[in-house]
Amino acid sequence: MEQHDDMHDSGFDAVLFDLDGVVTRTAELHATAWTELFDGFFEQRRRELGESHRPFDPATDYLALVDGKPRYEGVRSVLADRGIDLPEGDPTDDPGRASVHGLAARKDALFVERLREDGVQVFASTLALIRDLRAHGVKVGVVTSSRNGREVLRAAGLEGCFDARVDGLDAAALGLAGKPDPAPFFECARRLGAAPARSVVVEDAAPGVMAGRRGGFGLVVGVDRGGNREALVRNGADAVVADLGEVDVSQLAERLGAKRESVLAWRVEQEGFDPAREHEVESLFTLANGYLGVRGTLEAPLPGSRADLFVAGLYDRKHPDLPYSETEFLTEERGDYPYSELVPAPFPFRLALTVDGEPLGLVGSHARELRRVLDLRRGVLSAQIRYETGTDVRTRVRTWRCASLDDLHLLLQEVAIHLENHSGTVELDTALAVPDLEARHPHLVPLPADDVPPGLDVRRFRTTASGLELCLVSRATLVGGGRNDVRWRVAATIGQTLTFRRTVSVFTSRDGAAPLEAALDHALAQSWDRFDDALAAHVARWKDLWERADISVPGRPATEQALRFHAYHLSSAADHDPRVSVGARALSGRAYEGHVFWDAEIFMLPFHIHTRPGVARTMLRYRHHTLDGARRRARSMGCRGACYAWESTVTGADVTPRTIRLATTGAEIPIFTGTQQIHVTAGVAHGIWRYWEATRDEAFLRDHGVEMLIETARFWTSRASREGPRLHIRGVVGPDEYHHSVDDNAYTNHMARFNLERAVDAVAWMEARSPEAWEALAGRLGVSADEPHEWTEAARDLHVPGPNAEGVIEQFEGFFDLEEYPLPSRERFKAPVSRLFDWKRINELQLLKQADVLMLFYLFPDAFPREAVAASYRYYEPRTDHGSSLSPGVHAAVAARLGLREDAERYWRESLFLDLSNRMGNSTLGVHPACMGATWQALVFGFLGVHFSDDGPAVAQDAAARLPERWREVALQLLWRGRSYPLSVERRKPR
Ligand code: IFM
Repeated sequence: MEQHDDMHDSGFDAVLFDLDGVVTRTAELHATAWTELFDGFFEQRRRELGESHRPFDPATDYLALVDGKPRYEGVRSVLADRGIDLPEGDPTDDPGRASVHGLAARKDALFVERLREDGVQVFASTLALIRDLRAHGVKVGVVTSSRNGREVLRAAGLEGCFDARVDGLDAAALGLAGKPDPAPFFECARRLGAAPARSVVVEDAAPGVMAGRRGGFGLVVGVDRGGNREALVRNGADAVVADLGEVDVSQLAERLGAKRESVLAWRVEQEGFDPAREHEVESLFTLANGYLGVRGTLEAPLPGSRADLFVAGLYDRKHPDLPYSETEFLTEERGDYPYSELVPAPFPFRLALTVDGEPLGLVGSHARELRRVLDLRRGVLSAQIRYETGTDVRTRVRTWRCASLDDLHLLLQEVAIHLENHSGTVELDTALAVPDLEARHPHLVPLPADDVPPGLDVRRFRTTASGLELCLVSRATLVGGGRNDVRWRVAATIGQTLTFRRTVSVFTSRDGAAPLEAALDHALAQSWDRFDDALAAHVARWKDLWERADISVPGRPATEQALRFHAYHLSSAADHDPRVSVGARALSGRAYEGHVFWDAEIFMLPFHIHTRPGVARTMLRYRHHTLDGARRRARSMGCRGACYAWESTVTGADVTPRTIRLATTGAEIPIFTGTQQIHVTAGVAHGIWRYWEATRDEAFLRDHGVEMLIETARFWTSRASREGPRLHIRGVVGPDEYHHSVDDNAYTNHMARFNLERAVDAVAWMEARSPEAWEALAGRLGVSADEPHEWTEAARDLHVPGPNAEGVIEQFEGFFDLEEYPLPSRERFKAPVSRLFDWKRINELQLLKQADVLMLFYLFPDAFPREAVAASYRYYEPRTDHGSSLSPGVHAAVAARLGLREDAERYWRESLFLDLSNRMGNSTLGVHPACMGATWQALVFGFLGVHFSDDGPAVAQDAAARLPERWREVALQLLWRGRSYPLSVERRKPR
C-alpha cells in the first residue's frame, strides 16, 4: 500500500499551461473569429429561413459555450444553445458547408486570417513564470485544443519555451478526446515524464479546469481574465488568479504540497498490481455499511482472488476446509451448531469485459497501468486501468463502487470504457455467476428464481445447515441506452466513452420472510435518474460521520490518513441491527470465521460511544440478545447467571474451536480459550457501564443493561470458589493467551470485582429511578433483596492481586516462578505462529502474547499508583512478543500516560500501521478493527489523557508534553452525554 511519509514533500514535476488566454492573448482573436462566424451564419439563416437569433456575445457566449473546447464542440454548443439543428458533417467539410464541421472550418479560417493580420501578444507575466520554472528545473508543457497551436506558438515566438506540446493536431492524430476529458493533459504529462499527481495545470476555461480535476492533477490553477472566476471554482480550480504575476515557483510548490497533503490524507492508493499483496489489498479496500461488507477485489476477479461478500449475521455450520484465524489453521465442524461460520458469499461487483473479443483483465498481458483509490471521505473505491490489446490499441477503463450507507441493501457501481485510439466492439457481462461456487462458497446451494423480470440478474442461495436465504439482484444499464440488461454488446467509435451503471440489491431471510421479493422490489424501485442522488445520499452519510469521527493532525498527512483509515473501517463495520455485533475482522475477511470476541466491547466500543453512541447501544444490545445463550453456557459450567461466549455468533453459544489442525502436517493443537477465557463476561459489563456513564441512556440501562449486569454478577459469585475468607477464580486463561488453566489472573479478578460492584450500583439506581420496572425485573429474575449484598461481599472477598514489594502486579498466581525466556528482538511483533504449537512449553515461560496486567492500567488509568503502573510496565513489556494485534495499542496508551514518549510512539505506530503495512502478515484474511479501536483509545486516553466529568471531557494538563514528538497540534471532538465537545492540543499550548 502506498505509504505517504509525514516528511513534507512539496516538490513537483511539471506545469502544464493552456495556450489561449493563459500564455497568449489569443482569446480576443478567437472571440472575434467566433463572433464573425456567427454574425455571418445567423444573418444567412435570417435571409434564407427567416430565423432570428440572438447575436453571439464575445464575452458571455465565448466563455460559456466555446472557450477551451475543441472547435467543433464549440460549434455544437452554440447551435444547441440557439436551437439550431445542423448535420454533423466531417472534418473534411469545406468552410462553405452548413454543417458542424463546415462551421468549424470557417471559424478556423477566420482565426488564421486574424492571426496573420494582427499577430499574437504574449502575457509577459506568464512568460516570466515559465522561465522561472525552467530555471528551477521544473518541466513545462503546453496543452491546447487548437489545431493552430503550433502556428500560434510560432507567431508568438514561443516555440522553444516548452518541453512538450500537445495541440489539436496531436490529439487528432492520437485519437485523444478533447477537454474536459483529461486525455490531452495525460499525454503531455507522459511526454514530460511527469506524474499527474505531482503536476500543475493552469487553465482559463472551465472545461480545461475540469479536465485537470478529473485527471487527478496535483493542483489546478484557474486564470480569470474577467467574469469567469465562479465557473472556474465550480469546475474544480484549487486557486484562481487574475494574472500569473500573482504566483511564483515557491508559492506553486507550497500550494501543491498543501493540496497533496490534504488530498492524500483522505485516500488510500494502490499503484500497480502485486500478486503477492493482492489479498491484503482486497482486505484494506473493503467497502462496508454494517449490514454487509464486500472485499476490495478487482471487478474482474483473478482465479485466486478472495472475492467475498459478507452479510452480518449470515452464518452457517462450520465448513472444515475453510481456514480459521490463519490460512494454515483448519478447524473441525462444531457439532450440529448451524451458526459457527460467517458465510463468504459471491462477489456482487463482478463483471467481465471484452473489446473486439479480447478479455480485459489482469490475467494475460493487456493491462498496462492500474491505480486503485479508496476514497475514505466518501466511502468509494475507484480504479483506473489502461489496457493495450494488439499493437498500441488502447482502452481505458474507470470504475467506482460503494456500499451505500444510506440504504444498507444497496450497492452502486459504475464502469466507463474509453476507446482511446480505436473503434471496436465492447462486450460487458454483468452476470454474478461464480464459476467455482462449490469450492469458493461451500455454504451456499443455488436456488431457482422464478418470474424474474427481464433485464435483471438474480442469484438466490440457501445456506446448507442454517437454512438462511440470500438473494442478490443486479440491474445494469448503459447510460443513454435506455434499458436494463445483463450482457451488452456495443459498437463503439474511436474516442467514445461507454458508461455502464449497476445497482445490486442484497437481502436475506434475516430481513423478512420473502427475501427474493424484497430484493426484486428494491431493485425495481431504483431509478437510473436517481443514481447520482443515491450516491450523493451515501456520501452525505459519510460526511455526517466524519463530522464526528475525524481527527486532524496538521502537518502529519500520513498519520491523518491512517487514523481515517481506522475510523473508516470501524465506522463501516457496525450499524443498527441488535442481532449482530462486530467480528474480529469485521466484514472484511474470513479470519476467525466472523466470530465476536471481547474485541467488541473492550477495544471498539469506546470509539462508537464517543462518535456514534447509537451504534454502541446496538453492539451492547447484541449481548442482551444473546443473554439466553450466555445463561445456558453458565449452566453448562455448573454456574449461575450468564457467561458470555469467548467466540460468539447468533445465539450466544460458544463457537471457539476446541482444537486447530495444521493444514500442512495435520497436527492438532488444543485451544483453551473457549472454556477458560471467561473475562469476556466482565468485559461486557465494563462496556455497559462505560456506555451508561457517557450517555446516561436510561432506557437502555433499565431495559437491557441492568439485567445483563445482574446475570453476569451472578456468574462470578458462582464461578469463584471460597477458600477460607477469600474467593478465588481458578482455571482461567487471561488476556495473554500463552498461559492456560491459571489461578487468580489479576485482570480477570479485577474485572469480575468491577462487574459485581456495578451490578450493585445498577440495581440501586433502578430501584430508585424505576421502582415498578425494577419490581418486574427482580420478579422475573428472582433477585432477592439480599442478593446485591452477596455481590458486595463477593467483591470484597475476591482475591484481587495487587502490587508486590517492587510494585509489580503478578499476572496470575505463580507467574513470577515461571522460567525466564529471553525474548529475541526479531520475535517481537513477529511472534512465530509455531509458538502456539508448543502450547505445553509456553505455559511454563514468562513470555506473554499480549498485554495482560497492562490491560488494567489501560482500562482504569486512575485506579493504580503510578509506581505500580511503571514497575509493571517495566516488568511485562520486555516479556511480551505482541503476537496479537490488540497488544501494541495498549502498550502505547500505558507508555504515553507514563510519559515514556519513545515507547509510546513506537507502539502507537505499530498499531497505527498494522494493517496499512500488513505488519503481522495476516491482513490478507481481513483488517483488525480491535487494533484500530486500541489505536484510537491510545491517542485519546493515552497521549491526550482525556478524562470526563460532569462538565464534559478534558485533556490532561500535560497532554501537550505527551504529544508525539513531531506533532504540532491535534484536534478532534468527542460526544459526551448528548453533546459534542471539540478538543484540541497544541504543543506548549494545552487547552
Ligand atoms: O480477541 C483476540 C484475542 O485477544 C487474541 N487473539 C485474537 C482474538 C480476536 O481478535
